[in-house]
Amino acid sequence: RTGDLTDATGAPVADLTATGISNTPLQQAMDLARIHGPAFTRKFGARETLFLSSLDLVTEVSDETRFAKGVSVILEDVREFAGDGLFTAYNDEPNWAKAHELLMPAFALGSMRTYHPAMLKVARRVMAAWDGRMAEGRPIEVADDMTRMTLDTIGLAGFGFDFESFARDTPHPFVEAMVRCLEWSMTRFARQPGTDHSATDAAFRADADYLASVVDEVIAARRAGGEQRDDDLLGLMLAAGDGDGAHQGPVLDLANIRNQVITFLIAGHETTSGALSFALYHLLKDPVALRLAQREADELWGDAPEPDPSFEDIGKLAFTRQVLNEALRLWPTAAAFTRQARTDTVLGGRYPVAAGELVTVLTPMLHRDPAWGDNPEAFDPFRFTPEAEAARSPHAYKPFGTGERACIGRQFALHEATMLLALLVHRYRLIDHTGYRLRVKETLTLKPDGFTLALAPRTPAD
Ligand code: MNH
Repeated sequence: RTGDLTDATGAPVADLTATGISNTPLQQAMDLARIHGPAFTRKFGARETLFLSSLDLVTEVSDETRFAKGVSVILEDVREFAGDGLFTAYNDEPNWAKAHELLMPAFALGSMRTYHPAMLKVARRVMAAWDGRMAEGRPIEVADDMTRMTLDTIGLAGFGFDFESFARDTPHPFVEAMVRCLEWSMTRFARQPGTDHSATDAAFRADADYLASVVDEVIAARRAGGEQRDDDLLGLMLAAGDGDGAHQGPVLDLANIRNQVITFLIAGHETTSGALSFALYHLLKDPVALRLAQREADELWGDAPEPDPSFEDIGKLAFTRQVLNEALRLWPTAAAFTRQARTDTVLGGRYPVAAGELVTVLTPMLHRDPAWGDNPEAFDPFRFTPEAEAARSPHAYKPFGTGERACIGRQFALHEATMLLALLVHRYRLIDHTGYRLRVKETLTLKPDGFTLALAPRTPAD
């Protein structure tokens, strides 16, 4: 609709339907940035959103003295089922600071040692499932299996709860309800006034209640066990309140613990499974990178059919880590984040932003800024050698957001994903049996759509 769309100066942009621009929100915004440049505004109903995608502008909004995290209209809707959990809490909500202080140590690099055995256990489930499919000559539905793996991992490592996703033909009902809740959040802000959404809203309520009931089951399972643990996220949160009073730090109330568990189950698996799926896609299409990743794994594990990766091994998988970094550059699976101005300010010397106003960083386009060289669409893990990273602004790469409210689970995601990717390329030949062309599916996160692989065992000659 003409007039709906304006550039940063407020001038209207022509009719969308004639342009061949994508009709999914994120890829559409990417197309618009390609046409209109690194700052453009869009109107959704009465609300106008400024989208930013250049290194210069993102450097400015990453300045924590000028901007803080903003809870976007979409996150306002996610609050309907994740409440004041870490991801959706307002900056000044006391529960954010409490939970952040309590949980930060559980996400430091050293804590990954604690989660390593659970991560390895689930990585072995993936290989058992893939061996089975290979034997039956069935292709691998990549994103589905990566989602099974990341859900089981955060369930086991974070909460001692086993979703047993590989024993199911269809996704765990938690995942299906969660995806519907995310879809509801993503579409609600764009509703036309005067239409009736009561049935959609009732279905949403039922899904949100179901998510909460799964969490109550997770908590009840822990309590029934009778053991006090402080070596996982749930143990930490419950022990702070249940203890003998010796605990000095912050205590979370039960309603907030519930919100945190929902938050971790969602934030802890959707994005990581997408990152692994894109990494496998790029390795499939880049035989040189695949070969280098295989060599790196071979150096650690030789031709052992059942390698036993140690915690320390994962830190040695530098190239595999570069592959993941580069996959997250091209397709940052949490593809946008919102910043809120602390005071009246002007961006780039020309875009005024009033105190309290929100701006949105379009991460995939930041990741294609000229700072990345003249072929930003090319997949190239060598962009992440230590030398290349040292030579680049830290603000050029933001797959995990920025500042105080950046992703708490970054080390967790990278440890689990690096280990699995290395184990997979060590064990299998990846076969592009359909000549797959990338299509990106958008829920709230990004995934390769309809991506399947065929497999063959690696032989010594490979
Ligand atoms: Mn994670 C925040 C991306 C994996 C838990 N995460 C964020 C933000 C981005 C992000 C971007 C910032 C959002 C914003 O500014 O509004 N997260 C990712 C990506 C991956 C990821 C791309 C995987 C790859 N995240 C994980 C994992 C966990 C997790 C794994 C948990 C185990 N993330 C969080 C939480 C927050 C967050 C919790 C909110 C932190 C805060 O605001 O204090």
